[in-house]
Amino acid sequence: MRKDWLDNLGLSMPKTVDEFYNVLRAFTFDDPDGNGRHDTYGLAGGVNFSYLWQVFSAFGVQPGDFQRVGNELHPDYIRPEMRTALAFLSRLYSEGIMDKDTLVMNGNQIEDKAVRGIIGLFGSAAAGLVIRIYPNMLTVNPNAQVELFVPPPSTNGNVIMPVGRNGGGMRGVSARCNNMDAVMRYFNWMIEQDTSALPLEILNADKVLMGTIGVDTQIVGGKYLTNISQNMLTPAAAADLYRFAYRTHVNTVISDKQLFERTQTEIDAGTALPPFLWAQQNAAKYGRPSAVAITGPVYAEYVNDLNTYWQETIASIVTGAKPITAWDDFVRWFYANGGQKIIDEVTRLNM
Ligand SMILES: [Ca+2]
Repeated sequence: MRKDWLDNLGLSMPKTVDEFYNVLRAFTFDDPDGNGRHDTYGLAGGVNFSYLWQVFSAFGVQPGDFQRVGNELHPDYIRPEMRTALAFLSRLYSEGIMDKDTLVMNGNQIEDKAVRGIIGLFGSAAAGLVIRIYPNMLTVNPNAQVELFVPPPSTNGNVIMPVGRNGGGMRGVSARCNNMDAVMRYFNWMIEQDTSALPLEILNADKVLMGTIGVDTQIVGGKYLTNISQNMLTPAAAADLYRFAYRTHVNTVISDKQLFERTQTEIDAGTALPPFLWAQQNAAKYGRPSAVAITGPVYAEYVNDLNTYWQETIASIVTGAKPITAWDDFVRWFYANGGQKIIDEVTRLNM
């Protein structure tokens, strides 16, 4: 969140959903950048309403996640808190507080708007913020400041932040580590297969899939295609996926070292922009991974239709094409189309 915008407007970091709304509204209508023009938005999301983790977290839900409800694991899609979150998003959209390009932007375009000072709240990976976004933002506006936005406590009183499960994170090794051999064995395991024969595209994190070429996957026209659904992964194949995804980051080890050193230097000098550290600390404090790590054939059978209908539902509600009762229709549809079977399966596999 743009800290300098908060300061310009005499506002503080929001602690409640109402304050959250008021800040986003002021970011849109009260000229937070002081240029006398109506040229800013509270926030922006991406295609399919991605990059809106902060908003959903304020309501204790994340699209695609599951949480425990009694003795079952339920998708956040059908939690009542999701209905409240959708109503909140719809309000932001109809009042022009959410960038109207939200439906068509990808992550790079959101980042560009953040850099140019068009949006006051944006979602990004911590490393991207440190390496690219904030330095680029300073070239546009040397007075720009950002501060990690911790979502207000949700209706159940908890503060949650989504935590990823993939291998794309960064690893740090303590200088006081007394078993470096084990650490190095771990890294070696990550990279032990020869990746030099793989097309460069495979080393693009967006395209990495998993498994053994010719068995689980095949290369068609230079693209790496998987023969098995991610939902059908065995634990062994999942381990390969994790390892494979990690390999894409091996070539950034040098820059990671530079990042750590730069961050440490800035901390020592008292000039730190430590969003990476904020993110780590807050992920530890508030992070709530989805309750479901393993899915099975039932989920695989229904998930595409589920996600498709979900996207139709959220788009129609947020843009005002349908009333909030479209969410009630979605929940009824969920249960009429295998929903309880999904719940039963993920509960059996994960609890
Ligand atoms: Ca302005």
